Amino acid sequence: MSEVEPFNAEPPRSALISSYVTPVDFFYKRNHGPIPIVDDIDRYYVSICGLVENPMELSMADIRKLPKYEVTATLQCAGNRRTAMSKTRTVKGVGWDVSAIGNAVWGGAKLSDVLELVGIPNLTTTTPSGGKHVEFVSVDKCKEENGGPYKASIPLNQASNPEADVLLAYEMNGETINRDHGYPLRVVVPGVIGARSVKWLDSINIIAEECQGFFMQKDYKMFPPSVNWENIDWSTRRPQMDFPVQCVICSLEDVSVVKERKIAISGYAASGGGRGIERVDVSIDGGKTWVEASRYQKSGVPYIADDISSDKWAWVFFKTQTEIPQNTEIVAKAVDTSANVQPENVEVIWNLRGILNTSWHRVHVRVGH
Ligand code: MTE
Ligand code: MO
Repeated sequence: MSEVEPFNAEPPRSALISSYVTPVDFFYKRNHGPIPIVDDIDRYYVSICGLVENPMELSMADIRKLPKYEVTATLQCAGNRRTAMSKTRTVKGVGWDVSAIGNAVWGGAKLSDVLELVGIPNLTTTTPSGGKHVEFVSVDKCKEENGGPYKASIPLNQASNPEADVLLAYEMNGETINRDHGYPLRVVVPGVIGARSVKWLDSINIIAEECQGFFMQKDYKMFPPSVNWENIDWSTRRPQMDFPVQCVICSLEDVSVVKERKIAISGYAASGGGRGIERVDVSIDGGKTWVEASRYQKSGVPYIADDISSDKWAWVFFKTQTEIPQNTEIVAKAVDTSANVQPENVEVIWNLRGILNTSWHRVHVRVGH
């Protein structure tokens, strides 16, 4: 038998915007090792240990006893849109079009409640024994960790903040989370690149320094365009956490041929850290002039950033109807609630790992038959 490659998949972009909550079948899948099977749920425990006063082992039953929260949150791989970045200069990593992103209703216990169980109060920055980070260790084994488990960490003050909505999720879209997405339990860190949302959770360690795993220290860091594989010094950069503002046209492929001049242009926009989408601009002349698109999460309800009726951690769909020239480039860009904007060109944010391609999204469209 040949070596088993990790399973990675993304849906067509048109399918992605057919539903605000992404059906599980259309939700991208990103794995770094073989998908583990955890089938003896009665013998499944998550251990919580490290720099904590009362280490504990929690069964699924213990976790289900905690209040259940449902959080609608978008997960996006840091490598989303990597293929387009690779066209400028080759980058290392799995090729993704624009659909390494999805929005789900995650159901589970809040990590802040779980931490309270082991004696760590809400909004703790440091435990008495010096714990400052929360490390998530998985069941799966990957070659980047020399056969060890996938792992990542987040700061303790985020993990113990109930408002950060970090979940230990056992449900996805109202159903038991499936194997591909982390059965029986995964972490969901809203607003942060997907890599920190560890699947198939095995243990939680309270540690003094951030996790030293490969995916924290030797991957998923944003480097300037001048850094190459000869001069890279990984220790000069921090692990990427929040996702920057992103926006993608999903109703059109690059290149598209359409029959009528009058078309609908639609797609998704999302930002990290709980920042909402303030505006989406669309251009039908390659970026010379712009119109503002309408935004919504629930269809028919205009989206208002920071309003309690909108989903803080979730993407926003945009739409505009317009008449386009015969042969043109259509562009979309978003602005988030902190007034962050996207870079015009991919060249200025090129990085050797091909992460965080948030450059203006462009598609070429021709009217014809
Ligand atoms: N967790 C484990 N245990 N193993 C992995 O390979 N991949 C991470 C993250 N959690 C990964 C993991 C990455 S890079 C991403 S983008 C998301 O899971 C993808 O989650 P999904 O497959 O549910 O879409
Ligand atoms: Mo990822």
